[in-house]
Amino acid sequence: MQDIKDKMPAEDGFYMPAEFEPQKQIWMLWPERPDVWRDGARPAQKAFTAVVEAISRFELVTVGVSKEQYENARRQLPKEIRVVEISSDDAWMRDVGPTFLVNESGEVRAVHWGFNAWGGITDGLYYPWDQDQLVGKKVCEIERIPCYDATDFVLENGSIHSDGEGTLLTTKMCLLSAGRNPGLDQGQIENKLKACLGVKKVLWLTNGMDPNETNGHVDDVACFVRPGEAACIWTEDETNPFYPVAREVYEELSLMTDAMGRRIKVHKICLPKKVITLGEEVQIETKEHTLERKEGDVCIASYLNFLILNGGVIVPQYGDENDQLALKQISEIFPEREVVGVYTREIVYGGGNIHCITLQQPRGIKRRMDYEENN
Ligand code: KQY
Repeated sequence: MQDIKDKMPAEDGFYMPAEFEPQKQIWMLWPERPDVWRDGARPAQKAFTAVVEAISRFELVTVGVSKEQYENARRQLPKEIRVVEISSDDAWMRDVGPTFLVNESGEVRAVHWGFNAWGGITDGLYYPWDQDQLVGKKVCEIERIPCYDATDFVLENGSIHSDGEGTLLTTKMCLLSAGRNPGLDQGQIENKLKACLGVKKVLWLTNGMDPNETNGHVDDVACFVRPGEAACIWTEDETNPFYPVAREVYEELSLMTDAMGRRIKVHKICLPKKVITLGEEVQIETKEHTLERKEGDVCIASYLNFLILNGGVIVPQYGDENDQLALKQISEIFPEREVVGVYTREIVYGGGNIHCITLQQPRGIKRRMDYEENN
């Protein structure tokens, strides 16, 4: 498939839909690198498989895997899962994958961004990232989805959420970080997002919860749950290291209005009661050019890193006292979807969670019957 280089998605009538809109399938990658995943990635592969199994109750799943891991992944994954060979540098499909777009007549296109392992040589997590950079393009090729080339701009899908009605939610901590697009100021970044994602208004939270891992991806702290409504992390425990950011995100979101002029209704979702850290049993190989993960490191464990599916929501579980409460709160927000918890401590040890390892491909629905006649 040819990249679209001369036009911008917004000019062509394409925009980023919300995660809660109809989906065609979920994309994932298979974990294997020993300097991110402990014990040769075997525990992580089990956890990824559990996530795949939970998703496949609701939707089709495609998993990209290296040639070396193909047989192992094929053996571990259920037979109805499509396994395709895709090289990558790690397994964060959310961030290395394309941003899928739709238009009013139900067509699907995508934007392929620049990727530099969450900060490049400034503060990226590993080097090199050349195979990750190609994943978005390969996904579009496999699905025959026309793809806009935006590789001049660094962006990960974990750093943005769309409400599908013209509003984009992000954080300054990430998008204005020195390792992303240092030549551009906030206004220029906003214009690029509007042109590439077809949005009208960008809502800027100040901070995310992980300044070092992803420089504050929004998908750990807040998301849209339906038009006009968002959810965010919350704790009453002042000793929790994430207490300040949880309060700040809640207060900022509660004062925001979306592109349609609605004051956003904000739902609170608890954090794990006990802060999760890397225990001494979690020995992760140290390698040059990869961020070191060591005993005592605080993990970015948030229940908000859930994935919304057609008819379901897949939620991280940690074996924490608050696991059930999180499921209850999320079920109340999504009474029309089945909420399923999956134990994902092994994924959190690698620095992310269910939302970060998955990427939804929208189905694309015809919204305007008269679209073809007028275009
Ligand atoms: O989307 C996310 N929040 C990604 C987490 C990636 C972490 C890489 N170690």
